[in-house]
Amino acid sequence: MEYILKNGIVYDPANEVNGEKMDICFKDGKIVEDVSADAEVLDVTDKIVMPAGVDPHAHVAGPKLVVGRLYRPEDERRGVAQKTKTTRAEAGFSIPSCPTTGYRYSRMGYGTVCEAAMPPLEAKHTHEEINTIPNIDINPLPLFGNNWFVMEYARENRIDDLAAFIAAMLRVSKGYGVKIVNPCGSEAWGWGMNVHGYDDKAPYFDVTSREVVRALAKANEKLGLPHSIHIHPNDLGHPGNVPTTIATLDSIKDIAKSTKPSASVRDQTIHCTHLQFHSYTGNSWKDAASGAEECADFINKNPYVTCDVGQVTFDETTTMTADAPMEYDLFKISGLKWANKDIECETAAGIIPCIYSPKTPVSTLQWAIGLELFLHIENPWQVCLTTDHPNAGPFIRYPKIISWLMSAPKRMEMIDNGEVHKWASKRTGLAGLEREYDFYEIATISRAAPARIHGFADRGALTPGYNADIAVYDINPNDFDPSRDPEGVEKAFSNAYYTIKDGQIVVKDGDIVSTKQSHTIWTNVIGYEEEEKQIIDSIMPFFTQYYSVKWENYQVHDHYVPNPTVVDVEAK
Ligand code: MFN
Ligand code: ZN
Ligand code: ZN
Repeated sequence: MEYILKNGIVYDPANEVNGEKMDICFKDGKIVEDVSADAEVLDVTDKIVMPAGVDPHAHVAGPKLVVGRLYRPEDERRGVAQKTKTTRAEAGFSIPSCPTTGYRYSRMGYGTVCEAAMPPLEAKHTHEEINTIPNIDINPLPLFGNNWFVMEYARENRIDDLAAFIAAMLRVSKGYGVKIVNPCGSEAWGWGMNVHGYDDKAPYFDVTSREVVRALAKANEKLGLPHSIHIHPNDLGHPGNVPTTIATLDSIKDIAKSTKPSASVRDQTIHCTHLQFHSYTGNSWKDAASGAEECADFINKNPYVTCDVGQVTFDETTTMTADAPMEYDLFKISGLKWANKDIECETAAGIIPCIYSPKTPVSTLQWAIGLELFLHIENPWQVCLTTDHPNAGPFIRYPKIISWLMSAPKRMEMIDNGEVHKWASKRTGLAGLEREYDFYEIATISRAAPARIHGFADRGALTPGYNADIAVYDINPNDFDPSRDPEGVEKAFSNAYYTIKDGQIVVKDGDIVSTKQSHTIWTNVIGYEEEEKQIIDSIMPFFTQYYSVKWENYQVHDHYVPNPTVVDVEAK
């Protein structure tokens, strides 16, 4: 099928197209230069056209989602919708069902989502869930930062072995890249402890977080993976964590980016996720304040670093993270029902509801810090739109966040009319920030930058040959002032006029009109086969002794990934 999207106002930052009136053609699922006279015309006169959204960090599939859904029926009852001819029934607010997740991203014009924390031991189940999420492609990141083998290689500085291990684990788990969560901290949790500083050691392992992160960064660059290391640093959510955050980012300054073509799309060597949760000054919540400016300054000076924000949205949500000791800290503060899930020799996870209220001083501080990060980071290619779904709020709030970024008067009104607690102005500099994002910058932080940061060479831009993943929003930017109409922005970005996925129209006028099976994107390292075999042989006695499953059952077999997009990496 051939189509032409006619007369839209196009924002395509990767191709430096900033609000130009032009036609976009696509054929057989790909963007093309031209189509024949028989092409179907989709009239989008004076509407915004962008590449489909790319979410660089969310939790949408896997065992901790299942625990969340099971133990919070009160969440499942929010957001219920009857089935239609094309959709199954919808349920859930912060932890929607798998099909619901696909529909809701699709309605916002999104096409790709990174599942940010896959325990290799539970990768099979993660893939089972991915297979039931329609309309969005998903690249899952396996967890490496607390794996026993990784900690050993890091302690002994065995970078070649670590590279072979990463290659093998991406294959075994059908994963996309290297995720690190609270390095050494989840291992310490196995002993009822945590690490806080970057130079603390994991108990009994004689290895520090710094050594683990540096080793993983070196191995990542040695292989030339499309994405950089993707880190949730130590000491999340604790006042006074700024020095740990900066030390983490600073520590890989000397590690050069790979020169392999597979690593050429991205610019960064480290991606720091949910930076908002890592930007607190003070000694306790009594005297906590914003460290956003300091963190943003560091990013402004260091182009090898990118981040996403983890913006608080003022919702009752369900937090879930491989940082299990931090979730226990939240349990001690709030007393809400808490679940813990340890994943042997690999990681641990905690789950607890969190109520972010605009009347609560701490929630308001977190909200303001997130917005300050967006507004202080000068280069929109270094910062991405996320809520760390569902941790700081559900992803369906992205349109609301976009409206906050585009309207300084809206932010001021919230601060001045008492809608939010006075800590927003007393403990942060938000009230003094007048910057407003334009549509080009919004397109950057919500699609172009996340795609580049993940190293995707087939999406995030309207380049001929790329996937025809396109979003159209019903706003005429030449006749609309987002600063004065934040509600209009939120409405348009919540309900895409069209969402097109691989050339298929999946949303029209905010409704799901068709569904399609998602792709699972994983990285196939080529050239390390011999080393991979050797490393697996070498760990096998240990694996057999300590893991509760056999190696044969550990692997994600091909039939678990029926619709893969395999990214080949020539690592040698
Ligand atoms: C990431 O996974 C990920 O992370 C992230 O809630 C997550 O009550 C999961 O114990 C949090 N509150 C305080 O201490 C606040 C002080 C309070 C007080 O009680 O004293 N102060 C006031 O009320 C101020 C009033 C005066 C004034 O100055 O205005 C704590 C408490 C809390 C703190 C609770 N912490 C948790 C936050 C962290 C991480 C949430 C979620 C987190 C989830 N990823 O006029 C005048 O001046 C009067 C002054 C005022 C007065 O006294 O009235 C995974 O992958
Ligand atoms: Zn995290
Ligand atoms: Zn996360």
